Amino acid sequence: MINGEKSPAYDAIVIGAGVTGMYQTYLLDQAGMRVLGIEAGKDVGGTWFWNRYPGCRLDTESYAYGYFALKGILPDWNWSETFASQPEMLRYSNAAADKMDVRKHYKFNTKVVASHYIDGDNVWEVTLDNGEMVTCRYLISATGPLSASRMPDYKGIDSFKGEYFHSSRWPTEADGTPKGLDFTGKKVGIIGTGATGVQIIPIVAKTAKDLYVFQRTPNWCTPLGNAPLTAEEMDHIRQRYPTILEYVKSTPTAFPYHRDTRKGTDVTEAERNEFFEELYDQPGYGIWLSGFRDLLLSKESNKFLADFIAKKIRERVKDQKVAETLIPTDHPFGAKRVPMETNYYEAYNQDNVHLVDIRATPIQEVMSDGIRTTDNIYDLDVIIFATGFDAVTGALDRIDIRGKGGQLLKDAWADGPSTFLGLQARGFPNFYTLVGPHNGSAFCNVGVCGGLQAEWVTRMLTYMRDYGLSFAEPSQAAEDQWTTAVYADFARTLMADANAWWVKTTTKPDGSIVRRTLVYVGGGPEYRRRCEEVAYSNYEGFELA
Ligand code: NA7
Repeated sequence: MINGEKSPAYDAIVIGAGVTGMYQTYLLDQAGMRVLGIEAGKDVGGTWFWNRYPGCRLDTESYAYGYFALKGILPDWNWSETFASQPEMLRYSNAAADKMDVRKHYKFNTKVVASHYIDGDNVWEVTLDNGEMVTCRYLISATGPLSASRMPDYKGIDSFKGEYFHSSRWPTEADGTPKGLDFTGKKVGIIGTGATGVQIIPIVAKTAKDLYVFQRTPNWCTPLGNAPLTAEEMDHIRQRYPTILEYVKSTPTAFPYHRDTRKGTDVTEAERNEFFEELYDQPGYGIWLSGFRDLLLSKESNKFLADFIAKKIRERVKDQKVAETLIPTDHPFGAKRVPMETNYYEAYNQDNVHLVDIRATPIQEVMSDGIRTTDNIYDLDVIIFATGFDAVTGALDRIDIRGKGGQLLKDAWADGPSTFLGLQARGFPNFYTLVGPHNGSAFCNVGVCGGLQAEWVTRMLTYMRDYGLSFAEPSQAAEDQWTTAVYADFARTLMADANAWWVKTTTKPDGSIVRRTLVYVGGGPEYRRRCEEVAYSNYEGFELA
């Protein structure tokens, strides 16, 4: 207890009603705390609420992502496909919210615009976009690593007469169903070929009169291999829930894959290619996560797989000039998120699909009726921006978060985050960032890792209450040690060579460029081991009062 502290209206405020935020709200309520949730959307679901674009689906196996089913909150849940579609994910989120009865704690259609820590009072004052101000002791963000959508600032963008929108703000009917999925007779442009663009392109290609794909950087994409799940398969999965949960918790990213024990050079070329063929034909992320153990550490091993995938692209795309444009040359395989695709490469064999290399011929402006690049004008009726997100810290940057002495979080993290366990930053007491920077949940199967993190935070807050504590802030030494280790771990991998969404790039006034990882790549098991060590030692590394 801090001298002179005031009683806040709530013990905790949770920002966000995605799968992690609503679970955190539920757990704190169960623990007897007064909790308020704030959510910008009109209902729960987070990423599954916002992303309603055609083709949107999980690329984690549904049963491995669905923590509420694995945990017994939704024991009878039936997944209809190996990789569930967005509508199914939204139904799942809603069913979980019903079962946990969390909506009653939330203010929906409400955004947090500012959160200020008031030193003497030991409270957080949280200002909402309706002008209201609420106070809490513990502020917990569950704003999602990929929620702050990013639109390019092309010249003339507002003059475009057709429809244009970001992929995560797909136009919907009044009942929330996506509209305009039939592009018959329309000329459509899509900008961006990350995981989102790669899901949208083959679907829009089915109906559009012409689809122009404006590609800045190609990605290494591999087949998703989705299929319906039969009732028998689902029964078998359900019987194995405890085993599935324990297994995914034991793997680095909580996906149901473990790495092969061999290095790429341990086998002959023929054995390697046979192994790659097997992985390529498997559904899901096996090719990224269960290949040779040195895939992300050895350039030589990585090139074996990259060459194999390049060969697949050349086989699948008929026009070899187009195929070459689709083959990445700037980053190793798996050093950026590998988009999982369904007929993505085949879409380029359709006469109505045109690949525009905007690295070679950059976009100059958006005009009233299309896009002008350095060598052409493209007439368009619709422009879809699949241009990604200000990842991990973006949603927090958009809130005026001030800690001790009025320090702005955005300024404190200007050169990259500095945290202890990715959960708290010095100067911002009692502020927890779930699935935030440098913690073991953002570079992970969030469905599971976010849930595990909410459970850990609940334990810490319960411990504090039980011991009459109300203040937690990381020590400088603990924060420095954690942050240095996060950056060093990342630098040892080939991921350090790629501009993935989990890398923050800042240009300094002198023109120098600083690149910093936003994620922890030490693996979930090691992360949670460290968290347990901290909990066991009475939260050593935190200054408690
Ligand atoms: P990503 O993976 O960040 O991809 C964004 C794409 O948009 C990528 O191809 C970018 O090219 C492109 N982009 C971004 N800004 C521009 C501009 N200004 N001009 C042209 N092209 C641009 O986001 P996604 O939504 O696809 O996926 C995010 C995650 O969501 C994904 O990993 C899943 O976990 C779910 P670049 O590579 O920067 O040259």
